[in-house]
Amino acid sequence: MDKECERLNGAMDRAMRGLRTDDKAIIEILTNKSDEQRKELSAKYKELYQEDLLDSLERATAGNFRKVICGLLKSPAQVNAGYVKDALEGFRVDYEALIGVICVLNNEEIKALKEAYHEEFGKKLEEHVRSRTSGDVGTMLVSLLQANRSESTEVDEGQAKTDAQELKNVFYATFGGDKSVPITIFVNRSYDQLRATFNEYATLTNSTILADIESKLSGNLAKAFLTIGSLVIDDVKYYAKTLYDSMKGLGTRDAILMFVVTRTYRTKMKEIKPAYLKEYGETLTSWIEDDTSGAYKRSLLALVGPEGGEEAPAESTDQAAKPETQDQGQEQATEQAAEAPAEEPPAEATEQAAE
Ligand SMILES: [Ca+2]
Repeated sequence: MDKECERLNGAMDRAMRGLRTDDKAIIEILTNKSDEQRKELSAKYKELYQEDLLDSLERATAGNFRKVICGLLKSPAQVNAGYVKDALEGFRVDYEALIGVICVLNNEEIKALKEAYHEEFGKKLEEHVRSRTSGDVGTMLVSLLQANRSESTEVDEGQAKTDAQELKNVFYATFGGDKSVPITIFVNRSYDQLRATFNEYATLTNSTILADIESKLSGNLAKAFLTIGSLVIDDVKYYAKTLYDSMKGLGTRDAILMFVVTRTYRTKMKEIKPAYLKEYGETLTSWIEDDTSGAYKRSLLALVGPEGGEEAPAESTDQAAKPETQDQGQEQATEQAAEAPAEEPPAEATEQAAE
């Protein structure tokens, strides 16, 4: 880890001296680690350089690359808080991003988000959301922030029938019914309960909940219902579609792309990649290649990891064949030997440098 800290310090030092940051080293070191290992690395860095690694990285990087890479040193709640703040504070509220974050979090994550938000930005998230949003979707987002979703593991079939009927009544109302009951159902029921409700709904209507939300509702409220509904039915498919939607057409919805990648790379990404290929006929990594660029692109690809199947071996062999630090190690050792001879005779380094 000492060596990695040195490499990181060297990589960031370049930026301070007006050179191009060695983003490859930064990406390689930070993405190939668990959260626990990154914590150890930060502690080691502080010990060696008396500087906060996150602060240093924030100074040395910029733009979306900074968001991705610095996010690796933050808690998921802090990362989520950043996306929510960006969504709320733009010229116009970015409902898509706001819904994409708040609607996918569980109770515990919501509570952590609210704490992190207050800590980082000195504001109460519920108040901020209430002041910036309006209408039914605003009500729904504020309700979600109460973190009151049932955590019961039991499914109440009677309740599922009642709820399905209530949803049908509102969705099929000729003049658009009062949405408060559907909001309560989507916000407060457990996922298992919602799954049972959606099955009842299909029986009642000969349609599906997702198809009806799409055809009978519109706007941001529909988006919020669709997000929760899709997640309940098949979360892997939901994330694959969200990634696809963030890149399809002109431009890229970077906030959503980054949020989903950083939310899922630890666990779900292994399932998302094949699901993406199956659903869209092309790989997620090829889409990221085409839609993003530079260090930002490389950091996303490093987190997403190689695709399964034929493509993986070529890439990984390539990487394995590359001697990780031969040149750099030598260079740094020489530098060290020249710069710091005082207290600690850097025996090893001198030896290396002499070779
Ligand atoms: Ca695009």
